[in-house]
Amino acid sequence: MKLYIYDHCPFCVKARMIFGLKNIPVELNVLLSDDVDTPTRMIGQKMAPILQKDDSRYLPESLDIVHYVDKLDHKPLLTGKRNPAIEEWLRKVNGYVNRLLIPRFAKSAFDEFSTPKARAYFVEKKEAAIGDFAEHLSHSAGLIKNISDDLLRLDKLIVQPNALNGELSEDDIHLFPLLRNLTLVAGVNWPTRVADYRDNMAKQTQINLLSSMAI
Ligand SMILES: N[C@@H](CCC(=O)N[C@@H](CS)C(=O)NCC(=O)O)C(=O)O
Repeated sequence: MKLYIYDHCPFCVKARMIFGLKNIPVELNVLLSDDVDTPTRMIGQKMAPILQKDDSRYLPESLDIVHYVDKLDHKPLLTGKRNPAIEEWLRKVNGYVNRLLIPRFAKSAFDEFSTPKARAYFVEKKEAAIGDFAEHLSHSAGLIKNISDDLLRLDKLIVQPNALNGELSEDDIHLFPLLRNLTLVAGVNWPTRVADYRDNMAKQTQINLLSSMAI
């Protein structure tokens, strides 16, 4: 199977996670950020992730990909119960975290930005959506304080380092991509349990963290 992704994209990380967790091989293809034609030809719109299944058909939508791959061997892994407190935590944090993350994505060495045009496409589209990146970056200190405080609250919700709620569930699929992307932000305080969970999930899912490029 082939998975078409952007490296920075949290939905793409969700799709990648299930392959790593189940140790199923997949060929990763990073789309250029300004390549409209390739995804449109595959699924009728510019959106990632896209799975190309073994029968060559395309499957979009991260959660559809996760559930499709999880059930392939009739031994699903994501059988644990969800915790409404995690959904609530994610809803709150997702309300502001893009102001920390998106300006940093735009500066980073992701393959989707490997041409100047691809990077410029992302900057133009995202500044139109969330506002001036320099302005957001100037508020980094306050946003980093907010996320560090929220991570302290998250620390109390983590049951085990290898499964957020004690047994793997869809909550893990929603939480880990955000934690992975937060490793791009220098100066965040990581409480012990959250850091252990982040590192353990990176190993289990076979997905790199971004700490080495933190800004
Ligand atoms: N509901 C979709 C959302 C995927 C999504 O929003 N992907 C973004 C990247 S993070 C995208 O492809 N945006 C179009 C673009 O970058 O132009 C899913 O869960 O897969």
